[in-house]
Amino acid sequence: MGKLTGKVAFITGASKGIGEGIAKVYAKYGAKVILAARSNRIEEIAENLRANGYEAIAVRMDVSNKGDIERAVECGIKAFGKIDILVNNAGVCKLGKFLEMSEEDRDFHIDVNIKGVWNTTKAILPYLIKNNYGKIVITSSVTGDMVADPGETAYAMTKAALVGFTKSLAVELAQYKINVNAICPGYVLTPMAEGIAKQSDEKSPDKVLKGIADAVPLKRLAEPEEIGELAAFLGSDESNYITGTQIVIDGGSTLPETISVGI
Ligand code: NJP
Repeated sequence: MGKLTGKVAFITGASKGIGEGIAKVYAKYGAKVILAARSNRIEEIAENLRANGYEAIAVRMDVSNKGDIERAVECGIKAFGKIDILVNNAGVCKLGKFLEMSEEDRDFHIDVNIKGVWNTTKAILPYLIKNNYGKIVITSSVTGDMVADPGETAYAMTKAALVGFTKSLAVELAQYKINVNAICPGYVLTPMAEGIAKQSDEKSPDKVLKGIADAVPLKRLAEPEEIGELAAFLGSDESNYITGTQIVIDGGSTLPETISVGI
C-alpha cells in the first residue's frame, strides 16, 4: 500500500516539468491521477502510466478558461467518482523589465498563475467539502515571497500572491479537514528553467544554468520528482497536521547572506 492508495488527485500543469514529476510520484504511491494541461503530451504521459499498471487519465484544459476547467473536472469525476487532492501546479514565467512590460504580459501571469489557481480551486472545492477531507497543494516559489532577480516583477508578484491565498484558504477550510499548503521550490530542471536561461542569455543558456547550480549550496538544480516527493507528502495523511504553510525546497539557494563574507 502506498501513502496515496485510494486517493484521487487532480494535477494541473502535468504535461511536463514539475507537474509531470508530481503525477509520476503520485501514481507510484497509489493515487489515481487526473493529468490536466493544454498540450496533448498529457495523453502520452497518462498512457505510459497506465501501461505501467497505474490509473491515470488526461484532461485537456487551459487554467485561464473557466469553461475548460469545469469540463475537465467533470471528466475527472466521471472517471474516478471523486477528487481528494488538488495540485495547483500550472504556471508561467516570462522575464521582462518592469518599464517595458506590456499589460498583456502582466495579465498573462495573473490569468494563469493567480486566476488559474483561484478558478481551479473553486471548481474542485465542492468535491473536497463533500468528502469532509481534502488536500490542496499549490506550487508557489521562493521567487516573490523570499527572493527575486531583475525581470521577474510579474512572476514574483503572482507567486507571492499564492502564499497569501494559501494561508487564508487554509484557515477557511480547516473546518472541513481540508489542508492547504504551498511548495516553494528554488530552481528545478524543467522546460521553464531552460526557457528562463534562454531568455537570460540566448547564446549560452547552459552557462546560465551552470551559474544557477554553482550558486546553490547543494550545487545543482532540483529534479521534478524531488518536488513530487514533497507534493506527495503534502497530499498524504502524513501531513494531516500541516496547513497554511509554505515549504521551501531549494537545495539551500535562499540561505547565503552574502557572496563575499565567510571563511
Ligand atoms: O514549468 P514548465 P515548471 N493552462 O513550463 C502548464 C513553478 N516553479 O514545471 O498547457 C494549463 O516546464 C504547462 O502545460 P501546457 C512554476 O511557477 C518552477 O518548471 O501543456 N496548463 C506545463 O504542464 C509553475 O507554477 C520552478 O503547456 C498550463 C506546466 O504548466 C510550476 O512550478 C521554480 C497553462 C509548466 O511546465 C511548474 O513549473 C519555482 C495554462 N494556461 C516554481 N500554462 C522551476 N522550474 O525552476 C502553462 O520556484 N501550463
